[in-house]
Amino acid sequence: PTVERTLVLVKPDGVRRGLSGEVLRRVEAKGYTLVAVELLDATPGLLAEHYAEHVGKEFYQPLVDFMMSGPILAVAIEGQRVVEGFRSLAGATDGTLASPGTIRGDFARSWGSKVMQNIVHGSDSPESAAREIALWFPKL
Ligand code: YYY
Ligand code: MG
Repeated sequence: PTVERTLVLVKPDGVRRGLSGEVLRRVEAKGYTLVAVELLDATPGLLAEHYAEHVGKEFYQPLVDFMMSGPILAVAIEGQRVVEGFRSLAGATDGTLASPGTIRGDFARSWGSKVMQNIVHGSDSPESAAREIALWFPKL
């Protein structure tokens, strides 16, 4: 057994569109456990750490502006191979290419300059998950 934790963010577009419950429903339907949940407003400093691998890229500032456009629902979840498993639930980064049945495939309306409006974030490795959970939930 490989019980892991991962960080899920319902991004501002997802919260605005009332999809927070839908994301949590899919997480729970898959058998993952909620560890921590908080609705919060991101700061530039938090986002610079969260998206450290993307600082300086051409999409970075638009991404930060979008991530600060409204509240984010941060969720730490736990389960068997949940890091890869949630990435699979989320679907491909580009919502126009994400498979039907995935969160992004079913709900993202993100083409062109709106590609970052893809509803959710999920950590990409157990190491990233540990780093990101510590950032968003310092008390965990
Ligand atoms: O992990 P994931 O969210 O699927 O994609 P990343 O490559 O880590 O990029 C983070 C975030 O940045 C992505 O969800 C949308 C946005 N983005 C973008 O706006 N334009 C790109 N060319 C690549 C990513
Ligand atoms: Mg990523």
